[in-house]
Amino acid sequence: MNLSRLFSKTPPPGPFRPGAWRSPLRGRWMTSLLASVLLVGIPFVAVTGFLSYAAYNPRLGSNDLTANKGLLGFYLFDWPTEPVWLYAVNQGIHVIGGLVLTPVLLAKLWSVIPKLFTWPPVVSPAQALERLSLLALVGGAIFQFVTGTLNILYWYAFPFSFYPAHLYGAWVFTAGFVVHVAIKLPLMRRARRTRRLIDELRVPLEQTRPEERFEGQDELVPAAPREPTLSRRGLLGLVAGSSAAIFVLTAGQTIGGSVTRPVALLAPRGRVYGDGPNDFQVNKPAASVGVTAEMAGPSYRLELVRGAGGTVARSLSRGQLLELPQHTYRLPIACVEGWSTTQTWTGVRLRDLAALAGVPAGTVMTAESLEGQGTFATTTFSADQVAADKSLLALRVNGVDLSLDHGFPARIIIPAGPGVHNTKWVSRMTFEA
Ligand SMILES: Nc1nc2c(c(=O)[nH]1)N[C@H]1C(S)=C(S)[C@@H](COP(=O)(O)O)O[C@H]1N2
Ligand SMILES: [Mo]
Repeated sequence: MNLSRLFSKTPPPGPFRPGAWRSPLRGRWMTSLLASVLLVGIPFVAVTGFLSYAAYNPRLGSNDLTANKGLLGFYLFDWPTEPVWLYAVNQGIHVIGGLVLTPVLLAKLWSVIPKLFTWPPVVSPAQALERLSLLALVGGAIFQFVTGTLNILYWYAFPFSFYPAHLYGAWVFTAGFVVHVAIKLPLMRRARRTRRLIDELRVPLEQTRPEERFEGQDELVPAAPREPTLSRRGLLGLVAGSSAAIFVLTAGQTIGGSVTRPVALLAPRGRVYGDGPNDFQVNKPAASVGVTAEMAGPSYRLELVRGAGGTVARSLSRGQLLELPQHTYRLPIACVEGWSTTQTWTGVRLRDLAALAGVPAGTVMTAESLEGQGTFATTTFSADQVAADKSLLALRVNGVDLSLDHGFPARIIIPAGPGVHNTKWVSRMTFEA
């Protein structure tokens, strides 16, 4: 294409032509109605997302491998250990909220698509800046929704690591979102007042007409509208119905229960279970990370180490662990992907193990797994987490020994924390002395 065309007043053919977009349903009112839903919903998804990052204890040990996170972690704090369902609820809101808002986001993008093709593309430096901020907003939104959804599907179709990418993307999207809301809020409120939702829901297809041009300059209302094939209430019903369907098909993974869990058909995890009392979700089976029954057999020892690179203070067999005081709590495993499962765990308190290693209860601790080098094989816990009553090295679940897939001989269960910190097949604990 000849570059000078970019500056010509005549638009190229296709979607840039005036009149190329002809849906009679587009207009400021429809766009601002969809925007209001996102304005309420997206902050919930964003805030729970940033909280989820804090829950990972990114300031400790090698928990956080995000390069150059710099100022992005300015707000981090010690994640609490009560109430025990904290992370399950946080992550349920984040993941289910994001999925449920997806149809609304798509409808909103559809409603403003003519603006993507305005001609000429750049008229002034100020307008160029505004379009650039929209790139952060729209690009950021699409990036966050797509990577988040692919991540819970374990479909790593992208050539980068999910965790830092979703974190950087969150800040780009948030910046774009805040600027956009600040600029558009007054316009949105005026446009919302041009119609009433309750009236609009009574208008059938035959009486569906394009919106009035809002304040005389509504580029969303087509100059030559097509006949409607869908009423406004039909479009809103489609969006609301899609969101409701996604909610019903996923919420059960967080809420659980014998009725809701089986209908969580869109929640990809949770259909490969174990046997009897060990019959609940397995994230990564032992075989998939190279942990064998032999490694977990009679030769197994748990090493308690005082100080990084320090000496082994104690080395305990599973039999010796079972002789220590045992405690039982009902606690959830709450995965970052949004699913959770609450079980009854029995084992040794982490703070009793700290005492055996000869350190105070409130000591930062790093756990390692028989798994060796895996991403989830090493986790560092805060002093509060080690000291908490309900923080266990679990040996049994629901009254029986752990299955190999659930972390036999011993696994960590931390109250209120993310599932990924419930390290399975624990072979060494190093307490910072
Ligand atoms: N060693 C090890 N521990 C691990 C994992 C792992 O892959 N390796 N997965 C973690 C994740 S992401 C979750 S959600 C929980 C799941 O525990 P479960 O498989 O018993 O349900 O274990 C955690 N502990
Ligand atoms: Mo997880």
